[in-house]
Amino acid sequence: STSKAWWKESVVYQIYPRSFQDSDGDGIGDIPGILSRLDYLEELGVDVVWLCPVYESPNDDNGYDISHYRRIMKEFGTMRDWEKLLEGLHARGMKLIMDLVVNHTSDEHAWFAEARLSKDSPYRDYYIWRDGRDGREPNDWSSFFSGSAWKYDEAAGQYYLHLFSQRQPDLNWDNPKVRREVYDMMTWWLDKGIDGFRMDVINLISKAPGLPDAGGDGRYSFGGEHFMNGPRVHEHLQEMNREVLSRYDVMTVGETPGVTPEEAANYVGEERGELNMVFQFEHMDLDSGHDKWDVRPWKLRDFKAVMGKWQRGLAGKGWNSLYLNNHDQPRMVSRFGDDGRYRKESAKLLGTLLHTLQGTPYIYQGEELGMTNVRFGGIEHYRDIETLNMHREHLEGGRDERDILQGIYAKGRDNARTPMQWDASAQAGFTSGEPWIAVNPNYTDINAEESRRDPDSIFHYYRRLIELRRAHVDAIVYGRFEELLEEHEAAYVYTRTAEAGGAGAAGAEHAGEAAAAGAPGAEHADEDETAARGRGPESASGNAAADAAGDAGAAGE
Ligand code: ISL
Repeated sequence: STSKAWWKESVVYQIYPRSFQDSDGDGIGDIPGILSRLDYLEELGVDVVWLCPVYESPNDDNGYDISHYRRIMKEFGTMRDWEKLLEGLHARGMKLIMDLVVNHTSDEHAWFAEARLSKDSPYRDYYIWRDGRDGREPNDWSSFFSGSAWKYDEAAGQYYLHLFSQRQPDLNWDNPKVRREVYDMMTWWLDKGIDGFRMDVINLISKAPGLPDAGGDGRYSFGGEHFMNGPRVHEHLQEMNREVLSRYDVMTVGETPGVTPEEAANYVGEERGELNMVFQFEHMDLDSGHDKWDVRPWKLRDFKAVMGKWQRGLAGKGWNSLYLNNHDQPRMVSRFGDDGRYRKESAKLLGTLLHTLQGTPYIYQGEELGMTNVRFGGIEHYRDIETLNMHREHLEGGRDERDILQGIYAKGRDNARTPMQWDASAQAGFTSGEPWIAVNPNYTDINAEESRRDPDSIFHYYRRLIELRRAHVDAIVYGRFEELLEEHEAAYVYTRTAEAGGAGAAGAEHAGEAAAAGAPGAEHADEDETAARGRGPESASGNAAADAAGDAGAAGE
């Protein structure tokens, strides 16, 4: 049976602040910019906003490299601006979840500055240091962003581990002081009234003792088996839940690359006391060969198999998240649909899927407009560190420049990071200045103003999907999932059926159904009453008013 929860009934909207709305003409989106667009979010009808990192950061990885967890990035505004954002969302009946990036910090974080100074520093053991091996790195792990996962630090006289960029040193979660710092910081934000966290690569925080080699063919290889879902990850998350999360009525979603439904059940099982849901990646891997840049055609049957596996895999055990793109992935309509002639139709089809499978849907900014991938003429137009590092490495390896660009066109993260297309004016209404990354030239056709004017637009279709979901909670949120014609190469057909008497009741009675081919707004024989309830639970949180331990330690937090 499935218990009821507000975060199961919610639709989440993801904001990548750097690219959403600039308010001061510096070409970088900011918090006052978001504030000026709250009416837009309210019109769309979303329940929750997930705000990508807005903390102080040198922006090696656009805010995923945090130098201070309790300050707002200068380019984005002030803490007062952020408070106004929280107030503005709550006043409109929306909630706010923040990005929690605690697998690593920035190399400019005060902890790291202290740690590298000496082996005796109390902060040394906040990070993962090793001596070299035969004049080389401590092991053969590759970084997600090319090259080795280790960097030799002159001041420290040792190597430190960085699974992502050289400027994102991994925290040492085996150190109880690190965990305490993280829990205090989370509590500090929760006491400000936020409604939950999206947890960046949270399944990578526990590394296997001894940090064994990956043992691949190349100089550096993916060592995932030694740090994905590592030995203590569940112990840590249960502790985090006990110490922090369980005291608040909040939602959590963990980003967990490489997780299977069986493993996911350990993170989201309702009896486990860890997380509410995870972002799985299996459908994101369907068009990849040996790595993401090795682009392969995907098949609908494989896509259906993955989605169905997750629907069935977590049914009655834990909750799914549903997403088809985000700030790290190509645009949904370019990847899984058709971004030319059938752009609108395919975006609506994919939106229907997103809103009628079982799970909490996540809309990435611009998806509701059918924004597409971009093809810039040369590498100088790209900004993403993953893309730039890969480009350099492949060029050095003798790959053809045009070849590399093809991979970037299909998979580069900047596809998702071009500015939000608000209207047909200069720079798509995103900024009065020079944007930090160029706008997609198709903004003259694809933009929010045009979409809001056209009753048949993707925007209004999404708006109606959200309404439909709210009007048929028993079927669309809690109902049983059953797939038909699983082997079919071209049709994607499934039903969603409400249990008689609502969620948790036994004895199914066919009530409502939805399929990817169905149209929102169509009448369903659903007896659900929850539509009358309006926007859902009002209270932002049922906080057990734990006192803020907002005090900073010696190294600045
Ligand atoms: O982007 C990816 C696809 O190649 C992933 O490898 C991605 O790096 C991974 O999903 C982790 O993503 C998260 O952590 C990164 C950050 O760069 C991403 O933006 C974030 O979503 C490091 O913090």
